[in-house]
Amino acid sequence: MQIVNSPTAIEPALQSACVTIGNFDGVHKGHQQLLGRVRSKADKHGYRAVVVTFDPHPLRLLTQKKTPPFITLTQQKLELFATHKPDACLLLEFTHAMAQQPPEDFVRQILVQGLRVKHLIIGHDYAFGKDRAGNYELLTELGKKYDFTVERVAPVMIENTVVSSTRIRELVMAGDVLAARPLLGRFYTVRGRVEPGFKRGGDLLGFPTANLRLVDELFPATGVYAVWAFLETTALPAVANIGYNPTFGNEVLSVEVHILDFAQDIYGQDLNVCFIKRLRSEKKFTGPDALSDLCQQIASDIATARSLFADPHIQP
Ligand code: RBF
Ligand code: MG
Repeated sequence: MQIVNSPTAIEPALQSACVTIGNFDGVHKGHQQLLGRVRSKADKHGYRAVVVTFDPHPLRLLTQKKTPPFITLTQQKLELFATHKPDACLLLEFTHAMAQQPPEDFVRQILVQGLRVKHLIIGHDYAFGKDRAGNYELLTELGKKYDFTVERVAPVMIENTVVSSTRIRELVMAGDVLAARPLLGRFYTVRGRVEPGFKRGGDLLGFPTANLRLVDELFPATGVYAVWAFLETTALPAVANIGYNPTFGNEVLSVEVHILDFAQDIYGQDLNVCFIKRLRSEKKFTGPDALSDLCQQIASDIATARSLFADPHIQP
């Protein structure tokens, strides 16, 4: 997958393309269906498969309100796109000027003259431009004028719910990572570089933790989780604590990962944390036995997690 900022940078130059366009936050099952469809249509007709998306996310630039935390950052989005093997991703810098552009100008310049679109595939609720004027109906009209067809793909339903970025966000924020997984088609994952923490884990508690320098925006509810910790491509069974470590009165949200039966120094390495299941809420331990109570609790969390890792349904 070539990643380009302008249609003319795609090599060799496009003669015809099957295109999908969207924000694709989460690259969830609904988006995956679009990506698969773009690839198969392109193959069938001898077109090139192109994904068009924006950075920053249009909402981030346009709304005064606080935007929701995004499920995927651009870098992760591109990695996920690549697994669906489009020929190119056109990553357009989203600007105020672009937001003001009449939909027809955008379609003509980018899709028609730029990408030579022959077939455009969009999600069931997709619309772009000022006042969402660039909707399915308008695109179909423009398709007649500029000689491309438009296909709107029905939403993916899982257990009677429409797969949507909003639903996934709600589930993850509620800690229900187990329910978010089928909608995403993968475990909800955050990544971070392992950095030195307070050094309490190993010395004080006997459970050393990798503390992550976080880059993501969306975090599961505070609490304790069974996770797969990926070091490069190796999945290691682990437990993670997301929270404020109330026993120690920390101020900022931390994600700490204790990898089971593991004693390597991994400072400076990147860890991907795949959330399997929430085990409990974070507790504040007080009194003279606070430390040993916390230790016992963590030992019991690990025992619960161990019984999960053998489950064939949660394999990485
Ligand atoms: N800290 C708390 O204050 N309350 C907890 O309930 C809690 N649960 C934890 C569960 C696990 C599996 C792990 C690895 C850590 C937990 N901690 C908890 C965090 C502990 O305070 C932390 O590891 C130390 O602060 C060392 O950095
Ligand atoms: Mg630590």
